[in-house]
Amino acid sequence: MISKVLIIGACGQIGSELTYKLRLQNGADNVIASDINEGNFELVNSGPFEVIDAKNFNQIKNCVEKHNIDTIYLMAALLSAKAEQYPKKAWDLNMTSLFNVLDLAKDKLINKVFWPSSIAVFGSTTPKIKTPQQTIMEPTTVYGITKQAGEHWCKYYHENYDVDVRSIRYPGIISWKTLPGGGTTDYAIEIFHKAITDKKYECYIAEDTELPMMFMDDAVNAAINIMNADRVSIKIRSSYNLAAIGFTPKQIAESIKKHIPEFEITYNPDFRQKIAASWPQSIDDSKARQDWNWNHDFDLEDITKEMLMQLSNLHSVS
Ligand code: AKB
Repeated sequence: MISKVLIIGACGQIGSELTYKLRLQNGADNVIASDINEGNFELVNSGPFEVIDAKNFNQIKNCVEKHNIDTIYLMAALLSAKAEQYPKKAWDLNMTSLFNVLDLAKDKLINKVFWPSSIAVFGSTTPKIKTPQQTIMEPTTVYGITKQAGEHWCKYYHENYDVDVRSIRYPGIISWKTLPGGGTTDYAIEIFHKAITDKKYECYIAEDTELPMMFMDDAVNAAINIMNADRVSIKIRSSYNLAAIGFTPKQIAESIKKHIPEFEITYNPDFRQKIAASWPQSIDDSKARQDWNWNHDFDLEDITKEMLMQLSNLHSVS
């Protein structure tokens, strides 16, 4: 039997592309997209869509019952930079939405949950290079605190209520279809847009700050693959380290310059620099590779080519 999936936060950066891919794979009618409002025309018109506030338990429950949902991908969250501006709002959204979904699984109304964590669970006391799966975790951001607490709750619900919840710690995600909102790593997307429209970019992260990153196609595949893996192969029920590539603003600018030689980057670090500096430079994701065969496809050169090609088309028609 094909599983019926609900994606909460489907209009967001990862949620939208996850919805498109799952609709292709499972059939549009089996993938119900939802968000706090109908933000995305293509998404709303390519399959079932429900307006749901992720903080409202009854709205999610009604949707689960109406569509016979057995799997939820919970993608709604306030990201790192935005959460620093609205700490309590971030705590409320990020935690209440998670409890709502975990409780539905505890009550056996759904079978499986996907919930993304982040490299933001790590902080300045964490080893920065090849950060291990289990290590010091003292996050310095509100977003990181919500993700770390969420990881503990996922593990708790799994161990105490047999909830099948699966999670990965995403690095910065680079994509061209939907803009990200309020992350620290958003610069790695803005830079491509500005390279095409202005041939220059002022970066809010310092030139030598290296961060782990990943292309959207890899990020979406990771979510789908961990959800398709046999239950017994998922040995970590907090969240898996996940990695693909890493670069500094200077290195991504050099990669763009190979295609747009006149491109110029300048640096004007703001409050997001402190967040970026507290995160790891690279991640040891060997457990994910071992347990459920995680592998990434896109390196920096592939990403640069794809981003410049797709965004050139997008900007030439807009
Ligand atoms: C952010 O920058 O907040 C996110 C993340 C690393 O989780 N992209």
